[in-house]
Amino acid sequence: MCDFFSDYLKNLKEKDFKKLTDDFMSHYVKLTDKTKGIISLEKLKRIKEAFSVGNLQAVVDAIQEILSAAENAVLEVAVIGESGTGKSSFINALRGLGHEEEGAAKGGVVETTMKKTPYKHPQYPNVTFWDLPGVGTRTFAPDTYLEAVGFATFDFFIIISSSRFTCNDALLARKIQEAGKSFYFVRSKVDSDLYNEQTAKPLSFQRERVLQEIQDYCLANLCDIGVPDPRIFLVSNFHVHEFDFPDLQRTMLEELPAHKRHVFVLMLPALSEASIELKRSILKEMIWLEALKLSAVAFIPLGSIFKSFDLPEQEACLQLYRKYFGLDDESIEVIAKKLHTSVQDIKGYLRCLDSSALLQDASKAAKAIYCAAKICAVTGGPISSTMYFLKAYFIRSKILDAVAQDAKVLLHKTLRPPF
Ligand SMILES: Nc1nc2c(ncn2[C@@H]2O[C@H](COP(=O)(O)OP(=O)(O)OP(=O)(O)O)[C@@H](O)[C@H]2O)c(=O)[nH]1
Ligand SMILES: [Mg+2]
Repeated sequence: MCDFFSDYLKNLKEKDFKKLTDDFMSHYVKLTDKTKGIISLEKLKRIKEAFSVGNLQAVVDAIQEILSAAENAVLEVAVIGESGTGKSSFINALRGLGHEEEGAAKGGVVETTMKKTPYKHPQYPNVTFWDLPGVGTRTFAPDTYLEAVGFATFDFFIIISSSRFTCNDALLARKIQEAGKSFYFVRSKVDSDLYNEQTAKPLSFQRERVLQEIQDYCLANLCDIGVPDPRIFLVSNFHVHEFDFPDLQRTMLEELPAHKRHVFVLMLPALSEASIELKRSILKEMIWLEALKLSAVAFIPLGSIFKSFDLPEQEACLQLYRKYFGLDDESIEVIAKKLHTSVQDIKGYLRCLDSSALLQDASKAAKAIYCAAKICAVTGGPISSTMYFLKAYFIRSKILDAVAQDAKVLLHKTLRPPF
């Protein structure tokens, strides 16, 4: 990464725009191979063209638009299906909330959700899950269901089914498809299915075979009603790190419009190593784009002066990343309660909390200074400007890696034994 910026600044100085464009593209592809990235194809083309003719102002403008769109994006997710299939429980699971926690969607053994209810994410108010009443209940007839819930406003649908594939499931899938929206078919409560099968047939029970049967059954039914290439995920709302839950998160992320991926990733609870890595990748991309923008500004006459990235900014950055990965003080309290242990005990596992060690690591700062000096020797550019953005870039990356690593450590402490 350090080499990328050295080469990049060198290319800028030498006005080698072809090399600049190639380096940018190949680095971007590598950086986003897990997430597809927050830059749409159209914007990527715009940046590439601006680089190739050396129009740095256009590059800066395009990156700024991308960062702002990502930060302000709004996500509206509809969760639908028959009554009792686990819609409210699924919303809680996706928001990382226990069913009895404050703000959780109410679930129950009797018909519970009687009207369309929005659940804003407790920490990310730009994300709303719509808990929709069961289709086929007295208040919502199947024929008019989608119109009644106002389907046009949703980014995507999640159809939840918990046992047999019903004609209401088929109707919903077909109607959503006709409306040109995408949906994911979630087969919930597979933990109960496994338990029931094991209890009923203890001698012949095979976990993988039961799961495969459920998968094949859903696939056959969706194909039968003409859904091409249906996306089916087997989940348990009580064991979210297992089955297809992590895979569902990754698929939803990849299929969102680029500018919505950032807001989606922020709200993902750190349920698995995979979701932690998705978060880390998108945040890395944001840090990289910010640094790229600042470095381009340094080469524009009268480009703006960079803000420093000193201890207060570093502390703020650490707090923000802790929140993103569910390691803020409030979340730690919840985890401690769940594990019947003390907050101090949990904090003992977290390396990122030793902020003085983390933020004042001399080797990283020295690396940034060395790198800036090397670049300035080549470019003759203003040393303070290059210093600022490189320092910010290195320290942010370091904080991000430390917090993501801690999130993984904590995840392994909280995982329940598999079914
Ligand atoms: N074993 C198991 N039970 C689940 C799962 N998801 C939900 N449940 C239970 O199923 C029942 C119904 O869950 P809800 O989340 O209230 O279902 P709903 O679809 O929101 O129901 P309505 O609001 O009535 O439409 C509750 O008793 C949940 O605890 C799951 O994945 N596994
Ligand atoms: Mg409900």
